[in-house]
Amino acid sequence: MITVLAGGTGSIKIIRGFASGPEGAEIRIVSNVGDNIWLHGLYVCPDIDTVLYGLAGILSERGWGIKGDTFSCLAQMEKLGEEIWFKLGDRDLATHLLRTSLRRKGRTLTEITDWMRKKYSVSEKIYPATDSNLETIIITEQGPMHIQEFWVKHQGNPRLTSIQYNGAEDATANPELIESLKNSDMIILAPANPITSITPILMVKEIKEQLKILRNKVLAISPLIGEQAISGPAIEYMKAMKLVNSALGVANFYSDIVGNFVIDLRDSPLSSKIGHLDMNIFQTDIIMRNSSDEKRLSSYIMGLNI
Ligand code: FO1
Repeated sequence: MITVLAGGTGSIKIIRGFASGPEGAEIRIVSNVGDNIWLHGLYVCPDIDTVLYGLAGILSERGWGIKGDTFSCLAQMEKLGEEIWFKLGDRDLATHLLRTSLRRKGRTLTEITDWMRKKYSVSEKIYPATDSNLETIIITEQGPMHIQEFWVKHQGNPRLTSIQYNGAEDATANPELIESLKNSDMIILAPANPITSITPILMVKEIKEQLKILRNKVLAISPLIGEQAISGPAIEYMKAMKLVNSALGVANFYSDIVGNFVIDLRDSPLSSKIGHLDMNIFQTDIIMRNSSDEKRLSSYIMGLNI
């Protein structure tokens, strides 16, 4: 069994790769919830939905929302004076409406996500990192703002000073998620933004503690090649957190929980320094341009003897 800790658009590729792997390999996903946001009275969980739609084969090329979706409802809301900086598609809205209605009936996010993935015919279990409220808040010179406001509404422009994970102190993990980590042959940290995708998951103390214990089975895929993120704004956030922007910086950041690290062939000069962090280093082409790359990288990882 493989459990993947995942964020949004960067993580779904490797998840799809594992999911298309050999018959019988069980894949489970632990999803970031720090990006979840209340909008127009609806509870939106972007990273859970990217995994859900990705595995259901209906994810838009953008990496979020549903393929071919339309935005009529949003356009109508705009006419009625609503701010519509977050593009919720008409079909995507069905997910948020039903999720919110189930939440109002007292169901936990874990229960709702499990119900939802079955409705979308997704066989892989998807666990929200926590059912508690945990929000990634970006502290900027213009004041604190939710990560979606910072990145989507303000397009990452306000000068960023630090990052907070509100609610992390009291966040607890679903016991089934912890059991899943314990029973996994490998735990994968997807090539996702370490600060805003993976850290909110690690802020759930029971998850972090378990990963420390299971360090030899934990494998991270670098989200960076050279000094560039493969996708998304990882570098901006890493700089704000004073991390070295390279695979070495990421390895250092994960060193207490990760015993195995996959870097790109172009980063091989970093391998001896990463090795000093007491990690097994593996080098391969880590870019996933299409589904055959997703399969290639996931089979490479499944074939590793860790
Ligand atoms: N990202 C954007 O850059 N602009 C959007 O308007 C936007 C809408 C959106 C709607 C539903 C959804 O599930 C995700 C959406 N995202 C949008 C992606 C999201 O902001 C981030 O990419 C993830 O939170 C990062 O993992």
